[in-house]
Amino acid sequence: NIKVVVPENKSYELRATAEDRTKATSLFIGNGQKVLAPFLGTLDYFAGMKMMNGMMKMNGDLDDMGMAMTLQKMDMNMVMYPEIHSTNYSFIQQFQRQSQKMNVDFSTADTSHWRFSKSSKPVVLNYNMLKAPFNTTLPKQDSVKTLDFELTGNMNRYLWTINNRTVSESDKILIKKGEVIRIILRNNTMMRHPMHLHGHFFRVLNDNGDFSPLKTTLDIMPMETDTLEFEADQSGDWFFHCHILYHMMAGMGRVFEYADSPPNPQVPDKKEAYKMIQKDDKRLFPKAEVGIESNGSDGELQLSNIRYQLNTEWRLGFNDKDGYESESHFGRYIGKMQWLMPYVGWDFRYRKGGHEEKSLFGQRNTKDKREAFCFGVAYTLPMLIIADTRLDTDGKVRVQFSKKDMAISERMRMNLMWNTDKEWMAGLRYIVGKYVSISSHYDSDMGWGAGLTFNY
Ligand SMILES: [Cu+2]
Repeated sequence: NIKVVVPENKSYELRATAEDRTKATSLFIGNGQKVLAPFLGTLDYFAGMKMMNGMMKMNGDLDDMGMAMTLQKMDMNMVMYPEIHSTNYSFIQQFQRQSQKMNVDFSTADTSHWRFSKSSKPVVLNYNMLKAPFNTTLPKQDSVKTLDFELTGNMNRYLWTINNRTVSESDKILIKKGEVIRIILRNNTMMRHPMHLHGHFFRVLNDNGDFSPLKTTLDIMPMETDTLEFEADQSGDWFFHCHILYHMMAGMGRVFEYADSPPNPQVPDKKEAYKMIQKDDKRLFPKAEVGIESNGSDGELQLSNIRYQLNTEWRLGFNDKDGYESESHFGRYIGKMQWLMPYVGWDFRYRKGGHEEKSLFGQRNTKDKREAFCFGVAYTLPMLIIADTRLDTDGKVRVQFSKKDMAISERMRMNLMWNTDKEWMAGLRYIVGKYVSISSHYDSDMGWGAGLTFNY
């Protein structure tokens, strides 16, 4: 909340600007000559992403290089998205368009504050500036329960967790009335997370000591460590979660449960209610890519959740000579970054008049018809190249490298694949709409083809 005094004979602009600086909304307070608020420059959106990539270790941990960051004292927004230009032309244009549309005349407006001068840099607020109007120290307690919560996850498979566990993968945290719960929160991801607790105010420990502020949400920046504490003075179950709801539904949360709680008439079936919360991060995500081209059809169906993946790939020619083949895998992603996926699978292949094939390892195959089970590991290399090594029940070994959906331009994507059976594939697709692309690819078995690729 902010408190404003209505100015005399002037109309001051109060403006809220979106974090990405592309849009803003204004309110004018008072009557008289309009005084415009300063505007914020345009941002370099990718500077921070590049920097963070440099700070990320192979295991996905962020290296803060010895800086103990907390309470947003270091403005990570300024670091991650530095201003590339102090004049925000798109903003000025937007402002002019809006004022024309709304028939407001700004020709007599006072624009002397429009640009920040060197001496009037914007003040960025942080949690260390907050001071409670009264002493917030919690009553002395016999027992303090300290919890270490490391916020974890990765963007690649959209996994968001606490201590690499989702809500459904972890137990409720049992607390007792009268206890002090202290949470040491560390953000080991590349995103900020507004962590929210239901039913309680927590203290955010800062330099104001006894007057540390009370909050219900703490927005924690990458690499920061913050300490929160609250008195357990309720009953029942309470949710602590990231308030970016996509993250919450992916599993970034925990449930606190008070021991010996009386039944809550508002939640008649507590077990069922808890199941509903757990359901969110257990969701199955279907994915499909189906190519129909002049040399046949190839494609992939995939069903996955946060840890497991089932997928089927196929290459179907238009006749027996071109052949038909399909390969299915069921695997589990291992580790926080999920680079590694061991899997089991099965293959089917049929091709009439099959000629002898010899792999790079000297293993031969002459059969027209082949069915085999296999097991293997897929490992995601830098640049998201998948290295896939497998052994099948015929004793054949295959190593395959593939890279999907390489962005060549805004709408052009490239797929590449090569393996030790001397099979390879190169494809391009031009994205026409959300579900359709015009595509062309060369396959060492099926040759050239062009057509359409549908994806979901
Ligand atoms: Cu989040």
